[in-house]
Amino acid sequence: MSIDPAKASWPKDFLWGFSTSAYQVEGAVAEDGRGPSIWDTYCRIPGKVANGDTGDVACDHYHRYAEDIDLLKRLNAKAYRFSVSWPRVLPKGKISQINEKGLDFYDRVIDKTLENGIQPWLCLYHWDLPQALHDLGGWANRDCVGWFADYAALIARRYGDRVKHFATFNEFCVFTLFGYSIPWAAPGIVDREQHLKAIHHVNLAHGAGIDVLRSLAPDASLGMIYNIQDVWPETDTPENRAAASLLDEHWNLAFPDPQLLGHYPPQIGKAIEPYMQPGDMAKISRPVDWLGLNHYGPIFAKADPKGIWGFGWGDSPEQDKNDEVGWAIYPEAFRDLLLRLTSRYKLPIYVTENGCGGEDKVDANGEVDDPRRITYLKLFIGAMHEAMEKGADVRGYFVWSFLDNFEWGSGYGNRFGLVHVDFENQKRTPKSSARWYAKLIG
Ligand code: IFM
Repeated sequence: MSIDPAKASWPKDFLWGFSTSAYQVEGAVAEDGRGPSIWDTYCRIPGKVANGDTGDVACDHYHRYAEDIDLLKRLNAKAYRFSVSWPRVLPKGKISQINEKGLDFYDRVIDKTLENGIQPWLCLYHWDLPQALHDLGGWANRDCVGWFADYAALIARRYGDRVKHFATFNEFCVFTLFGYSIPWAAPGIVDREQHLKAIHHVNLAHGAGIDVLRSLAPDASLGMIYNIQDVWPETDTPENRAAASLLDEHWNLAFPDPQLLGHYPPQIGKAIEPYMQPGDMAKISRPVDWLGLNHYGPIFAKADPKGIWGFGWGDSPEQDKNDEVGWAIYPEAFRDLLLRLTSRYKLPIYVTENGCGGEDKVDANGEVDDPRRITYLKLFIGAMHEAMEKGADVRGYFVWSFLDNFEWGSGYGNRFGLVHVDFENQKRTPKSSARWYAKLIG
């Protein structure tokens, strides 16, 4: 059992923050010139998102950002990680049509964040590709590397004077694997060749983005955000072990290894060969300053001969499940992972997401009590502390999430916020976990 984080001693400059992403909180999808994204389209395909939910309104953060950022200050946030909606600033995705009103919105968010003494951490891509670019082939079209570099240049020029931390992408493997092979996310395609191209082009886009940010925002600190989790076979059979090994390559290695070590993992590397051009690996593996880690718990793999990769999602052991969401809880795997990543990639680590979902409800006194989340956070933040004591180079922690929000395929049915949002009237109510976290980081 790891130490209670409240009793642990933390480095003075350890950075504590909160995370959100554009499509999950902003709403205002058809306002002030924003163009459609692939998630606007995907949400409208019957059966894709629980309850037919969409991000049309979400947390209405587009209009309520000022009060939200004031609330972040009251919760003692030192950093706020958010993403820019590419189609809000470039409605058609390309640099030829810039939406000034969209750019103004992020000026306001950044200025308000800084006024409150909170560091803005800006992520360029949290899954909401402009629909117009998808119509041209999206991530499966190699031209996306140039589209992304132009977008990164626009953002660096506009905000680089005030934003000192940029991430290129959030969770590369999720939007490529679930977007192109296992249809659980936009654009919902099932096509092995497009998936392989998307992996390679997104890696190239990351490298191009880093180069552009480096030259236009030279004093900024640059990184990217991976979700890395142990992949364990659901049961120990040769078939499930093979499935786990390939899923591990997709989930944990297909992006960090080329970006940070200059090579693909073996099975994916072989499959990607037809799409590699001379010099590509040097373009992908550009120097970065930090590694962002999103982590929730291990995943379980099983053989699935019907899946285009031969693997499928297994179930976690019953006794280890989080009672509401069904995700397994293994803080010790998080501790060990932080140590492994420190020695494998030799970069400072920021935990850019960690938290748990559930069905939090407002009680008769108008309060939201979520002891289950406090227990989860205590276990994981305690495990992170233990890893740091053993030598893991962890510099900061951002909880997921600031607000209950649009949880992709689960719609609004799975609440991850430390602040409850009543989606009928947009009322914000800090949960007991928000008070616990604010005290820890205050
Ligand atoms: O809500 C998501 C987030 O967008 C990416 N990481 C996992 C979170 C919880 O599922």
